[in-house]
Amino acid sequence: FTLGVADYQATDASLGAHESPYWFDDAKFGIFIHWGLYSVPAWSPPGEQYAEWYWRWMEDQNNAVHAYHEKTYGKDFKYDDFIKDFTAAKFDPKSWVELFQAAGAKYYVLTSKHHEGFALYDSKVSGRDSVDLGPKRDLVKELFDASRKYTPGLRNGVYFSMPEWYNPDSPWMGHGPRNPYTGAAEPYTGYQSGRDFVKDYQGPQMSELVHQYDPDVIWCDIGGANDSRRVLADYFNNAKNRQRPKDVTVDDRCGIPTHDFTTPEYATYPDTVVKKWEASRGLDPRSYGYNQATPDSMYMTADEVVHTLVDTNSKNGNFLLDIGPRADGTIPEIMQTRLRETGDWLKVNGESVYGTTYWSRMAASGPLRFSVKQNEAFYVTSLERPGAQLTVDAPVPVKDGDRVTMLGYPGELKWAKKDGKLVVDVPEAARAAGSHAWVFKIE
Ligand code: FUL
Repeated sequence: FTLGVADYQATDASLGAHESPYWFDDAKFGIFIHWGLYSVPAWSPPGEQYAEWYWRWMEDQNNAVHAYHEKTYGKDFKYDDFIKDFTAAKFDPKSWVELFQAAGAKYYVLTSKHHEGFALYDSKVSGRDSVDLGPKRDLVKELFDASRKYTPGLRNGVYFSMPEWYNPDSPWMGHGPRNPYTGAAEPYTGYQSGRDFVKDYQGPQMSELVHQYDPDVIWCDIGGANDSRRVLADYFNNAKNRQRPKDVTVDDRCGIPTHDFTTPEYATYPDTVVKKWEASRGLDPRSYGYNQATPDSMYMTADEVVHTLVDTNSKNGNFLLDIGPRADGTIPEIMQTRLRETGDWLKVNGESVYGTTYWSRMAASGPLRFSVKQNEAFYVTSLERPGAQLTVDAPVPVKDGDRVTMLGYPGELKWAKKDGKLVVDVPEAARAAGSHAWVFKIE
């Protein structure tokens, strides 16, 4: 007889039994994409605030974006006047997914709808979407299709903002509803048409994502009022019906207590956290959406990207690195360069990242980070260029007869145990062979 897999129920007890799948834990590295109407003005004081919050800043008399907006576009230019310039005219989904693959990413998460409420997919419950307006294209579908066709194995995720700014129905984080066209404050009275924001709009719109696109990741944002228990039970069951029970995953911002992983933002945890987590940040110093005011010199360096990935991995986290495409669908050069540099490092050193687990003894010792492939190998990664000898002051599981090598450098390295520390001789040629982070493998 076969053991059936019970359906998930819309209860905390049932949803709480769901966990992030193995592929998600093994993947380690994903690409976050913030793309929307805010990609048209793409402006904020660099390094200070999220450029994807343009609408919010623009409405605030005291914010630099307010003055910038009036100067650049004029007083009467409404946020939705940006729709006509959100063209996606050069959006080439194949080149996007190939870039993500070249970066060594195993999944990506696209903003299907940010706080501005403009959906990048064919939403039947909203008229404010990229199929009805602007590009007249289903951008989520095009990206998912390209991924499934050209980069099979790359997992497909969607970000979804639970509340919406200035939607007359949405009680957004205490700011109160505002009419998106006049900017006037409006009382929260439910939809003019009698629709309820959560039951008739947000919930059904999330369900559209589940059933029209079959995502591997749903990355809710903000939480608040929601119908997430129902939507997520359906999401998990939908995946189960595709013969892949438990194969999908969801973050901790859907407004309910249960989740598969937590999501520190422009931040990390100080040490290992055993429940799965995922750190995210932009390549930009303080923005997920594209900020044209940010000079290239302020972007993360390849060193910083690799170090963040390795450090996060050593503590059981995934790293979701964000890019902000332009309104025409092109990806700024500096972002492409950083992604390719990361991919080049991963091509050589990826075995110390993908499919590894954190070391239960400790995550770090000075500039060193650890990762483990059970019964196979133990990795020590130095975030600094090592000297002639690498000293590992940690109880690493190395024993007589073990081989020590450096990834990307041929041949074995001499090692010894001194005063309980592992000391590895690192020839100059090995030091010179590496960049960003040097990975030593013990097997
Ligand atoms: C936050 C949002 O407000 C930011 O704009 C961004 O999307 C980040 C990932 O989540 O809560």
